Amino acid sequence: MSRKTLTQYLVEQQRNNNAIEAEVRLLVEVVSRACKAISHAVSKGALGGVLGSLESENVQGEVQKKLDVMSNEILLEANEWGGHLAGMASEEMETIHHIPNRYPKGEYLLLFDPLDGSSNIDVNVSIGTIFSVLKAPGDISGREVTEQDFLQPGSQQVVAGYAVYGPQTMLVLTIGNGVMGFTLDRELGSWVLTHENMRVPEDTKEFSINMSNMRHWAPEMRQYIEDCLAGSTGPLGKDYNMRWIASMVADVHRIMTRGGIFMYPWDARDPKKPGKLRLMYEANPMSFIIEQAGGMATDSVNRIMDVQPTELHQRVGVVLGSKNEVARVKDYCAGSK
Ligand code: AHM
Ligand code: MG
Repeated sequence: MSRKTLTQYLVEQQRNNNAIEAEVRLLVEVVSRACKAISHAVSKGALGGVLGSLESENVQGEVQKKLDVMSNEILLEANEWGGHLAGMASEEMETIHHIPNRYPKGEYLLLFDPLDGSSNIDVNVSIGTIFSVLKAPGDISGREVTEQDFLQPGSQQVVAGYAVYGPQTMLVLTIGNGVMGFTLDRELGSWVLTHENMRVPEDTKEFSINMSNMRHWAPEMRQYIEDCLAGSTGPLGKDYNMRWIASMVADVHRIMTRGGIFMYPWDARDPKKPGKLRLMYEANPMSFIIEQAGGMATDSVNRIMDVQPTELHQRVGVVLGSKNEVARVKDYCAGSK
């Protein structure tokens, strides 16, 4: 049986359902090609000289790994000449990237975390790329886009996806009508549809959180985790299991596959940073994917995709995954941060 490729899936969506515009389809193709190139670089590891850190820090004050910078460059170079984009923004760059004047411009905006899970690069644990596509607001012909054009709530996303570079390389994608998973066939060099209409189970007994931050959380969040730890004789009446990969892509991918709840909640460490994860590059695209798969995504109380961003690199608390468990955390946290 021959399986559908990403290209076939996208062309079908354009032709049969009008679910995607030609421009966006081509843009997704380019991003997915860049992810193949990143996957190739990642898989070479020490043989390709790609491991280790650089001297530089990114705008968030984090030391950049060689692969962070390489992946960022691969995505920028692949996407700037295609004519589909008005601009790009990346977790690794201080401000937006304009399309050079030598290339035509389109009306879409691409945002990405080029290599998520940086602390796992050198230890050969799954890492990934996360991306989100927005449409520039209003008429942008004859002017350069500004940061302001990017500050749209996640509910405006046209496409979101992630690539996970693990034992297999996979691309998980939503264009707003369900979630499709493609596996990279390295011999053919194509993305093959292997996971059709991915769904997140509504209930779970598995939670994912960095417990070492417990002392910094809001008391309601601490209480929820304490109740999970109490097991079947505690108030939640279930024996929970815990998993924390420390790569959001890999933790979310597990949840997309077998359910679970992923949390990087608000914490009290830095009043300027309400959580570690970034709204525009991590929380919004993952929320779009999780919601499209029947799950739920909140900042512990409010829907992430309703947050009106005020800054490009804004942080947000994240609680997402199996619907009924995320709703439970929302009940615990109602009235807190
Ligand atoms: P990064 O984009 O710099 O890699 O940071 C984001 C990552 C997420 O993938 C992951 O969920 C989290 O940071 C892990 O954080 P911690 O190291 O605090 O457990
Ligand atoms: Mg990240």
